[in-house]
Amino acid sequence: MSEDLKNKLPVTRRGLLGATASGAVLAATGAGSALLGAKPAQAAGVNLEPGELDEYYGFWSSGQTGELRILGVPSMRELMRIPVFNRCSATGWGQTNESKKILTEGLLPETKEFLAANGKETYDNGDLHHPHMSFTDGTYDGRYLFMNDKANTRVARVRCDVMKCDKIIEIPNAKDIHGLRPQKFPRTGYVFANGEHEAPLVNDGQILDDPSQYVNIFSAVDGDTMEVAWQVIVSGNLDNTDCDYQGKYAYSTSYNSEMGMTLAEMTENELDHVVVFNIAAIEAAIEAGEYQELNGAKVVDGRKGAPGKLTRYIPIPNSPHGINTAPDKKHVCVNGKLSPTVSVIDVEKLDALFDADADPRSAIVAEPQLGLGPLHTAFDNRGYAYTTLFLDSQVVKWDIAKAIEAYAGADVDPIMDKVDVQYQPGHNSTSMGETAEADGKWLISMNKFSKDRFLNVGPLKPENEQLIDISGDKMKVVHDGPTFAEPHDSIIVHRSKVNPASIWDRNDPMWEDARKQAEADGVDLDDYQDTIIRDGDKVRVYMSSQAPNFSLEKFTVKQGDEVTVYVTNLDDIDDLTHGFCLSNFGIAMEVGPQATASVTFKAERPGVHWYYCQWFCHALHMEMRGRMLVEPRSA
Ligand code: RUQ
Ligand code: CUA
Repeated sequence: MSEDLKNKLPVTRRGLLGATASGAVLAATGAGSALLGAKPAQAAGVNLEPGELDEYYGFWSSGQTGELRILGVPSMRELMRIPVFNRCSATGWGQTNESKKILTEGLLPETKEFLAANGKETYDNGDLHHPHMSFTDGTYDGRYLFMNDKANTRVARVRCDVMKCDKIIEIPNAKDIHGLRPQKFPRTGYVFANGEHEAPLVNDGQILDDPSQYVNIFSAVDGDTMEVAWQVIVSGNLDNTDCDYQGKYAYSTSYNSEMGMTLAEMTENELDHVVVFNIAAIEAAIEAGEYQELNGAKVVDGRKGAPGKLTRYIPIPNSPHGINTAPDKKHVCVNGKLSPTVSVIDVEKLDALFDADADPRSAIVAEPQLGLGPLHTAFDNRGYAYTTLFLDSQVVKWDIAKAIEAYAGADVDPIMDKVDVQYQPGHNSTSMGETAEADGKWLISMNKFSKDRFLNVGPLKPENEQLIDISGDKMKVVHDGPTFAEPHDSIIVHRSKVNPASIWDRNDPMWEDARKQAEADGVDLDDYQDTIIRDGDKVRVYMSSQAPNFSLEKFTVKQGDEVTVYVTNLDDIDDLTHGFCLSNFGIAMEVGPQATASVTFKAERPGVHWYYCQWFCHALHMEMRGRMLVEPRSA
């Protein structure tokens, strides 16, 4: 590098890695955070002192693990795992009556039948790609997190007050929910969900290997009631989705406009498309009764060439993937994947597509060439966009305004910086970057491969999420974070937006059924309980726990009884969780402070069986145990 050029660069890479590293990084992060700025120089700026709290909550998907994770950002410390579509040995998710209700009540009737034929009550797996928080007026409101299950076509909701899943619904008619975004304005409102894979609209086996009759389905779920509000039939498949800050449009990418079934067919066209959904027009069509009712959902036709103003199709270069609305409330970045370009849509130009049947490409205001394999774009508050380049293994920082000038013919280069990431990034996210309150401090690059970045743990490697400081002119990778399969996406939410409780409210709806049953049995769930109710061969055992005791030191049932154990944690102290683990019955559940949890099983094992508290709660935690005595059938 010439001396001349060196002097023009604000900070050289060598300089950052050299002796001046901590100073330079600290200067760069200084604007970022009072929390970090006050600290002595530390290499990465992300090593919080023991006891120091992070400035941001990170909400992470876990892909095929099926859970939601909470990390602290920028420390990247994993704080919690929230079971959603998966099973959890620690908390009893999938075993307790409370979680089973959530896991089963939203299933379609045909699914329940199918699962019963396979000896199951619900699906055991999930593929959770996209967690997003509810919005009010263009920014996070801390009420809910919504997420998709690609594996079994479901949408779930997590309550942010207790950080537990409270609703899961299976989406009818669609196949494999992938892209998911909550409505930004005026509020959520709708949760938009893409069906990714094409299938016959009525998928009962009458149509099989005839792709010409396959369709795809876009769904709007009501985020308050968790019911499908409406669905739109589209042409081509659907990949990712997002919506505007005006409450007028949602839009989805389609990588298979060809409706091909083989790789060659799917990637044949030079241009695929973005489908734009006109929310008011769809609502009006539903209101006017212009829909068909299918499996309980109101379905309108928004296929290419369908009459009306429900949808428009904007041609986009080959196989677009991520779609992201910028915090300027105006620009939408569509990431080309097989094309090295990102297409920028101006949302203000979308009206003309519907009202004046303008050329759909007239909504495109820039299409910069950024590098190979653009997948997702995140934003700061200074007009810059950050796009992951899967094939180049880089993140590229570019200037949206300059890209627009270049598209209009100006001789400007919108690319500001590129940084190597290890390796092959998919999603990325910036602090508050998918809201109008983007703050331009941190970027996470979620990399699909870690290869040599960590100690070798065998053929299956962790992935690598890298934290990048974006507060300065140059991006700076400051942390490697290994994670288990397979975080697709994350959001970084300022901690001022989220305020979870430390202790459950005794009246929480989570154990409403238990409360009703207790009332019917004359048991006060809010008080000390040691009641056993026999009702034919059904036995209900009510016990409370207060460290280090279960109220019942023992209880007796008969072999073959259907036993329900209700455990209420009467401790109301921060971080005092009890458990109930019944050994050799395969039963364990978490009972948080002031919570009630219940589990039902057949006591088909005569003998003495210990139950114990499996969450460390007290110096005498080991002693927190009791016996279930099961009288043999013959006795
Ligand atoms: S996707 S790597 Cu399932 Cu969000 Cu883009
Ligand atoms: Cu109660 Cu451990």
